[in-house]
Amino acid sequence: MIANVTRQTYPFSLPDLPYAYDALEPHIDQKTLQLHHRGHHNTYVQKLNEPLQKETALHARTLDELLRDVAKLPESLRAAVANNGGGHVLHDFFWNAMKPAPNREPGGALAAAIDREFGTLADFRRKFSDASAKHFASGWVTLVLDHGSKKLEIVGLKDHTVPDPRKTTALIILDVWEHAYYLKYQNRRPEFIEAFWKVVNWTHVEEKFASASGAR
Ligand code: MN3
Repeated sequence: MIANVTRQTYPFSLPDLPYAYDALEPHIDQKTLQLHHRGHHNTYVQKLNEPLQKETALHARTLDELLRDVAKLPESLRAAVANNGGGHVLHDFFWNAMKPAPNREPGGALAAAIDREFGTLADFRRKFSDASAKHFASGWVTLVLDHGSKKLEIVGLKDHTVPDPRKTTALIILDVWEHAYYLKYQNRRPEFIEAFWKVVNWTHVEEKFASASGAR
């Protein structure tokens, strides 16, 4: 997962959103976005810093390095780094993968790849929405470019599992934890998913796709 914060080192910090808290209204409401960013996301950042405070030998490592080698960390740190570091990376990617409406449809090589894998853009959206609606319990749904098969795939992520950047490049991501939508949409997750499509930042997706395609 390539997100801006993967380059951060201890102490980790919460970046500002790339838009105002009310910028995604009415699709993503201001109160939910504020709580989600300043509350939930910030808590992951603080809970990532706490157990690392005394681990000075790890302070030079980037978040990407910590997550890649999480299995080699002391056992007492593994869960905290995986869960909170994962939460930090996934939320940062999520904020940057959205933009204020109106949006447009994807174009160029990305649109061609979507058509090739899924039939049409509408077919892709239906499959991604379906996976998001059905994802059980807390987690994320993402569209990735698989480096091995060179194909686009829709992948469900449990809790805050970060896709391995050595194997895939994440292009789109949707938070389906209840905290992402419950204030406005309550149990109507499919309505939240429909709202998400109104604010997808296709420019961001196209850039991620172009750099991943060019690098292979
Ligand atoms: Mn969240």
